[in-house]
Amino acid sequence: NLNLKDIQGDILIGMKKKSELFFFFGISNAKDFKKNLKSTILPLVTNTAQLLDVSAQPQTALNIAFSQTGLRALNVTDDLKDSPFSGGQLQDIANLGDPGTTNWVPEFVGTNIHGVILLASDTPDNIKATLSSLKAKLGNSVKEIYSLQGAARPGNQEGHEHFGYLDGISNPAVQGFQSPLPGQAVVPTGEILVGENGDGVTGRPPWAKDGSFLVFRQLKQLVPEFNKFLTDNPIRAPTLTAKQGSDLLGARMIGRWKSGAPVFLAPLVDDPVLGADPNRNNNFTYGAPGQTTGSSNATDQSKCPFSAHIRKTRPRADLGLPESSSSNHHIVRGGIPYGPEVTPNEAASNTTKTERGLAFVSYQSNIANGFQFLQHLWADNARFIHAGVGFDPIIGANQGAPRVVTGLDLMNVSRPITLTTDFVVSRGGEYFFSPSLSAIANTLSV
Ligand code: N7H
Repeated sequence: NLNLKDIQGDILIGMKKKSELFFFFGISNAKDFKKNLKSTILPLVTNTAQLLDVSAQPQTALNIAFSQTGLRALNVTDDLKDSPFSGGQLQDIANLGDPGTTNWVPEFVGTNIHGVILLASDTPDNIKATLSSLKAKLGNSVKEIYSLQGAARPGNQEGHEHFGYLDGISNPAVQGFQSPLPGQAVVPTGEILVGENGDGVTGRPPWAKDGSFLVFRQLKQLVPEFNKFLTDNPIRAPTLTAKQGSDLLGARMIGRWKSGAPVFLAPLVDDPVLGADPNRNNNFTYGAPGQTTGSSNATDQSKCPFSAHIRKTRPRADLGLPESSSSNHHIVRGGIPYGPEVTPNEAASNTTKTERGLAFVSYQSNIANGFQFLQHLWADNARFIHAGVGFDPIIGANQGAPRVVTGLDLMNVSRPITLTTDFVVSRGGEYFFSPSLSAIANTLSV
C-alpha cells in the first residue's frame, strides 16, 4: 500500500515522454531557494498517481532530486547512509572504470551540482516554456550549471537507443505495486524505495522514506564505430550471410536483437514478432523453460553469452531462482537517448562527429547494491560470472584499456575477442536523492 501521491513519478514507472530535459543547478541563496521550492517547485512535482492516470498527467511532468552537497546547501545534515551518494560520483570514479575525468563533461567534475530538475513532455517547446517560467520565478536563488536535452529517436526508432536496440523492456516490478509480466523480476519495494520493506539499511532519517537514489550518467555512444566493428567481425555460422553474422554479433553483445527479441529465445536470427510481444520478450531465465528454483547450467552460452549486456546486468537463473532471494541488485532504469541521428557522412566515415548517447538514469535504495554493483562488480569484472567471461562488451569499462570478451562467437564460445574501442564512453554524472513530496514540503523547504 504505497502512498503513490507522495512518491515522485519518475521512480517506479518513469515519465516516458518523447522529450526530457535534465537541468543541473546550484543553490545560490538557500533561504530564497527554500521558499521557491515550497511555493513554486513543489506544486509542479509530478507524483506517481498522476502519471498513472492519463487524465491527470500534466503537459510537462517535473521531478527534482538533490546531491549530497545540495542537501548540505539546504542545511539538511542528516546522514542518508549511502556512501557513494555522500561522496558524490566524482569520488566514486575508480569504481566505475572511467579512465579518469578526461572524457567527463567539465561541469560534472567536482561537487558543485546541488540538484537536478527533470522536465518531460511530448515536445521540447513545452519543456522550454515550463523552464523559462520556472527560471523567472526562481530568479537568483539558483544558478544553471549544465543541462542535457534528451529525445526519443524519430519514426520507427522510437523506444530504441542509438545503437538501434529496443530499450525499456525489462525493469523490475515492485512487490505489491505492479503485477509482473512473464519473466519480469519482482523485487521487494525497499530495493527501490528507501525505508520500505526490503531496504536493508538502518538508521536513515524518517523523512528519507519513499525517496530513491537517482544515478545520472551521460553515456556517449560511438555508433558508426560500433557498426564498423560488427561489419568487420561477422560470426561465421554456416547458415548465415556475412550481414546476418554481423547482426548476430551485435545481438550477442547485448543479449537482445534490435527488435527486443532475446537471443536466448531467438539464437540465430531476429524474431520481430517475439520482440514486440511483452508477454514473451522477457520470459526466460537462462535456465530450463518453466524452471522456478535452482540454477541454470553454468556452462551453456550457446544461446546467450555470459558476457552479454543483459546477462551481466541481470544474471537471472545464473545466480539462482527465485531471483528475489538470490539477488538484491536490481535497478529501475529511466534514461532517454540524447543527440542527433547518425548522418550519412558519419556512417560513411565510420567516425562519430557529433555527440550522441544515453542520458542514463537509474533508481535504487542503495547505490552500492544497485548501479555501482552492476557497473563495478559485474560489467567491469572480467571474472563475473566466472573466470574467463570477460567484460560486458557494451558498458564494461577498463579505464580506457582494451577489453577482452568471450562467448560472442557462437562457433567457438571460448574464443576471446579484444575490443580496442569503448563503444560507450562515460562523460560523467552525479548521484542524487529523489525525495518524497512530503519530505520536500516538511524537511527540505523549511
Ligand atoms: Fe543497459 N544497449 O542498447 O545496449 N540495456 N545499456 N545499462 N541494461 C538494456 O531489457 C544500453 C547501462 C541494464 O533485466 C537493453 O529493457 C546502452 C548501464 C539492465 O534483463 C539495452 C547503455 C547499466 C538491463 C541496453 C546501457 C545498464 C539493461 C535491453 C549505455 C547499469 C536489463 C532492453 C549507453 C550499470 C537487464 C531491456 C534485464 C538492458 C543498452 C547502459 C543496465 C538494449 C546502450 C550503465 C539492468
